[in-house]
Amino acid sequence: MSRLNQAALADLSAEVERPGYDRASVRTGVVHLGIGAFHRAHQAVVFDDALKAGDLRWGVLGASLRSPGVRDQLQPQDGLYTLVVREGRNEALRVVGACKGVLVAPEDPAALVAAMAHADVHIVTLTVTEKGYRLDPATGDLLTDDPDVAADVADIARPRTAPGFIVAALRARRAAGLKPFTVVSCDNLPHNGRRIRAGVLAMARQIDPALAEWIAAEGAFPQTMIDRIVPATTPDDIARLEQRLGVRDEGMVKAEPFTQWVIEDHFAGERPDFAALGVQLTDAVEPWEDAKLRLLNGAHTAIAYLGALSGHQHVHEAVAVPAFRAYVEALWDEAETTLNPPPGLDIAAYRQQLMARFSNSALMHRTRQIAMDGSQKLPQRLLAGASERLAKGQGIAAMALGIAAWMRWQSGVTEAGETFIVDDPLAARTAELLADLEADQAKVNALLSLSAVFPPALAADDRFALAVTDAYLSLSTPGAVEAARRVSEPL
Ligand code: CS2
Repeated sequence: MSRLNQAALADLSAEVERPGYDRASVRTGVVHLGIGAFHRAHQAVVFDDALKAGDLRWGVLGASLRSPGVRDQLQPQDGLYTLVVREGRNEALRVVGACKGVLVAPEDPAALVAAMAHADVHIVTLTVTEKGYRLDPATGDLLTDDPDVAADVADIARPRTAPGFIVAALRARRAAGLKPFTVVSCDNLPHNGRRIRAGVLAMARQIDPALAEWIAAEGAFPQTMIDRIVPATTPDDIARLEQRLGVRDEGMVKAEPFTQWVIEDHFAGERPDFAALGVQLTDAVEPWEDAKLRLLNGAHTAIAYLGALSGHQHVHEAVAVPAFRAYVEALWDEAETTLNPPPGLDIAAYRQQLMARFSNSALMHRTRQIAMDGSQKLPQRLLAGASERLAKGQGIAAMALGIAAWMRWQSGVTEAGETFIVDDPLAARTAELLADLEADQAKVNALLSLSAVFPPALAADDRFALAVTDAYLSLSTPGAVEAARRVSEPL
């Protein structure tokens, strides 16, 4: 079967939306670090919209910081891929043309630095996942003892990490008399702009203090809130699309219809007309970010562990279980009191919409996908809200159950006794903490000592430890579904 590529575009059926612009004339205005499915289904689509609107400055050069997988999918396809938007029985297809190519950073780090330092590049976006920032999840400090961070400091001409590439490219731009690009973090980190800025400055200071000063003065690292549910593509998705397109697309991505991008209005240089492209520009992103992290992502994380432990493979299946659905509402009742909703966000309507999004059965969003990297996600999704509620003397039964479910996940066994690999940068550490422990209480105490996840003051709060221990015990017996029912229907 032949592949989707530039030549195949003309033969696609009329129902497929495609780039209507002259791709050969598109310049590279954006470099994206971490070109996974999320970028292709979210930011790249906005840049594609800018190109469709006639502003040809916004082509995207993607970079993979680790594996060649995406490059190998997209190169034979001239950078083209299909966005498959699914809801219920509806499926809309759009071929996105914004991607100018993909570099695999470890193959030639200097080539990526040079590309980022090109005068046409105005924006560097990132989706490198929480752990890619090389920051301590609890404190936000650069992990200076991380071997890759240390290697970047020692040889910044050949970086390995996301902050390293940004520092190296900004250094090259400064030397060339160019302005910095704007760094737009698109990961679900709290204060993502502030965090990447702090990481970049911490690294730059070790290399060249004058460079750090220049970045601090001239650079821009706006905060963002990004939202679209983009489950990992499966072989079955690719086979189904091939049936519809008549050509094979190894780089396809699937997503829900909903998409949102809120960006702090702070740029170092040029940018597309974001407002005209449906992106919200604002001075205050944090209220949006907190609402999204604590309601959407908080519920995602809790339901992912509860669901996966009790054998529910997909999010829509988990929220179809009445006890889990009621539990999500109880969790939102708790989280909602910690928010300061921005003007324009109606929390009741947002919650309703979220439940409908979670129930989208066409997405097949795996609970185990969301369960990945939980140590990096817990602080902003569940722990921050829990400590704010405790500070106000409020209960945290629902949040504690989500946290306890993460703890149980670290044992690597489901309720049915099936074993699995815990996919988390701290997995070795949690396994070591749990080794040889039998009693539930001892396991909870051991995990609470993990200061990279639990801020010591929170771990030392008896009310917190008690709530998490109760929840952990109820996960042992009677198990996740019943534990969720108890939280949402207290006696
Ligand atoms: C999910 C997110 O995998 C996860 O941790 O919670 O990727 C979620 O789907 C997105 O943040 C939605 O915008």
